[in-house]
Amino acid sequence: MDSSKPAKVVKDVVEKVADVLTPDVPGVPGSAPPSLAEPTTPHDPLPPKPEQGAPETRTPTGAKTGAPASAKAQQGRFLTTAQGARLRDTDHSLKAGPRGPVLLQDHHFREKITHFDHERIPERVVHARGAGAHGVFTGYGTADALTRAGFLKKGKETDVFVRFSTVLGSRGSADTVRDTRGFATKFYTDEGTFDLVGNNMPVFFIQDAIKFPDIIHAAKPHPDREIPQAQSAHDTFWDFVSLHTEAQHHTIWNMSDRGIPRSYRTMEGFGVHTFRLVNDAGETVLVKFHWKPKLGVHSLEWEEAQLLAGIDPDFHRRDLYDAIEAGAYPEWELGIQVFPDTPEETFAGIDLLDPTKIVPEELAPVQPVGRMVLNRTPTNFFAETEQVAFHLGHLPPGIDVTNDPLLQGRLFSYLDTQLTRLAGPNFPQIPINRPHAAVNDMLRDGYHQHAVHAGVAPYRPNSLDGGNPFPAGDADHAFVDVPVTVAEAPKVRANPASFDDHFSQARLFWQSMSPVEKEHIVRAYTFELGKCYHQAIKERQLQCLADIDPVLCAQVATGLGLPAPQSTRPLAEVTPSPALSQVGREWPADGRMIGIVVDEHSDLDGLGTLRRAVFDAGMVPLLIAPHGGMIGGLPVQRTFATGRSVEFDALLLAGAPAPAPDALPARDAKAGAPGPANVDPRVLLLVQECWRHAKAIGAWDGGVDVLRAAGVADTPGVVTGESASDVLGTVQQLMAAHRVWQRFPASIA
Ligand code: HDD
Repeated sequence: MDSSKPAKVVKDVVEKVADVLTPDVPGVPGSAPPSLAEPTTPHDPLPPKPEQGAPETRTPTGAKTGAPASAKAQQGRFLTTAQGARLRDTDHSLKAGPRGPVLLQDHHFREKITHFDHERIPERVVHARGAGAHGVFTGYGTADALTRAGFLKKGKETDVFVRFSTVLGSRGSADTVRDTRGFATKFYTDEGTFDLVGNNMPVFFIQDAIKFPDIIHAAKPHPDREIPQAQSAHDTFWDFVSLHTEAQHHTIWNMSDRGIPRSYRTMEGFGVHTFRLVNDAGETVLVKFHWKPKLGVHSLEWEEAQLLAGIDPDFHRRDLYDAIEAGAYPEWELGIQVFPDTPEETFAGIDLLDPTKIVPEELAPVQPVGRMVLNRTPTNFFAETEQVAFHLGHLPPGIDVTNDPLLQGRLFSYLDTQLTRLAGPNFPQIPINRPHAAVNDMLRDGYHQHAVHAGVAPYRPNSLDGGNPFPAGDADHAFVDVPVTVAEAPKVRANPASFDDHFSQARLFWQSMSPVEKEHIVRAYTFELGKCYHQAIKERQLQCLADIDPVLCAQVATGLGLPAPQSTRPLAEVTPSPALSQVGREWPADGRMIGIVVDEHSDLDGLGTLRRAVFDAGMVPLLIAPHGGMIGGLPVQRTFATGRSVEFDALLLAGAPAPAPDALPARDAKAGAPGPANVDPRVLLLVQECWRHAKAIGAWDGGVDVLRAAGVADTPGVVTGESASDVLGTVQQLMAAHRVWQRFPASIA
């Protein structure tokens, strides 16, 4: 897909977004709901979507191998048993008379219920809640000198499947909780599948994989009451991270705005570990992988995140699917930071094997090597998103691992976990996991074996199958383990001494934040520690904060009502990394949601022009009216009962709707007295929340009265004018910065 889409395409795209978000309205062309009657005339199944078959297998040069695709999920016109016998009734069990007991011989009943009883599989032990999408990766060819990996060659297109996730919550938990987000990409390359299993944060809580059960046991719900769900704001999490100080760097990322992304589309992704690239000449470099979102890195405000967890727990999943189905395809560039592969495996004094450390982009710029566009939602959530299985050992020729002890342990865990989760070693045969490269392994049998292997000699060497399969040589694109020298050393359970610095990079992160981001971090720590019951845990974490930065510590201590301890160690001299901050740059507002409040007195003729102008600016207008149906000849997308501020990135007020019959009476919070009685209280709430969350607000006509009633007129980022055209341009400019940052009090320098 071309990122420089002509304006017409952008307009079509946002109109489609609006359609996706518009409920069916009887009588409106193109939106008539389908007949409600049950269809009874037998006909063939709807045409299967392409992904209901297996992906075509291809040779390393891209030619089709002609291997058979898997059977379609549905065939024929009639309902059948799993064995294909046609059924005439699936609504009544076989009974001894209409009032009698059900007979054990009812094989259809038993098959139907048995299958249902086993529909659920174990959820992922971490990252259980997620959403996936298909897409295409296109190489730029800029990494050719560094790696032999074919999918990075110029113009080479490779299918991908990406699964985004939260870490802590169960499958049904809310999307917008404070947590790290998973960002796992499966590249179906011609040379074998490559899984880049990363997060939206570049560091991890632990330096050695053997501690993974410890951090996860601490962060998951308490074992006695199984609460809290999908939260780190509880005693066991803070008990662990305050004792285990190598977690402090990752923890401050979680407490920052990165822990509550606005959308999966506005997240960076990181491979975290250092990997090794090898080129055709066998030369190597060390690299860190980065995904850079086209729309920039943006976050929710904490109150928004909390409200959304109740109002729309599927917020991120919905946002991803709506955008793709409307054609507003999410995009990222893949980039690498490149370091010389020296025996020390350090860069600028930073240990590249320590996954709690970053290398600031100012020291090693991220160099783009390709672009990913997500352009297709899954056909079936379970078959694809739930059954997709990632593993760091899925590596194509040209990419190899390093000795990072976290990475080494992950190489064991991901394969192992699939054996339980997907019930056996044949999970690579599940359609979503099938490589698009030709497969000729000597693995046989096992639970759920789908392949019917021919031949008699799944061993090497053999003569009975003509010697097949044959080992590939260098010229045949074989994977070669880089022959890295392992230093002679005693077997020990120990870390290198360089892993002992747990605070300087947490301090680097803090020092790189803008005042408003610092304010958010302080509030996040204060909230989370405030939820702990044990005083000693709060005090111990305050000590860690003092060792990161005394200002941070003092602010959180004030919020907790505790004394701020002194630092116990010299504070590191750090050079801030501006690349870590999300504030201060401008980004495209493509696909952003603009709520437009209207009523019967609004300039309804001007509404159509306004919607068009918002479309033309690449954003999505949603009309919010006192009632559903139509207003001014346009479909209403949200009513005062169904709309809530957290859904919108900016608000336009084209009217001052009087309280509707279903509104609660407005009350002045202090006195319990009636509030501004002339405006619907839900509109006041909408405006006040948008204001509190630093969103741009524009108003004209009666809308200006709403601003006054809400007490937000003449404040930063609130724009008024004679007409819609007066205010829209300014609102759009404000949105490029994501929020009206000056509305937040910046008490921390
Ligand atoms: Fe992990 C899933 C990312 C450390 C063990 N991990 C999982 C997923 C992501 C990550 C994105 C979800 C994959 C999906 O969508 O199916 N994990 C990371 C990152 C880490 C990390 C970026 C550190 C840099 N993980 C890590 C360690 C271990 C695991 C140290 C174990 C020793 N992770 C797992 C797992 C999971 C998993 C238990 C659960 C489901 C799965 O693998 O397939 O094996």
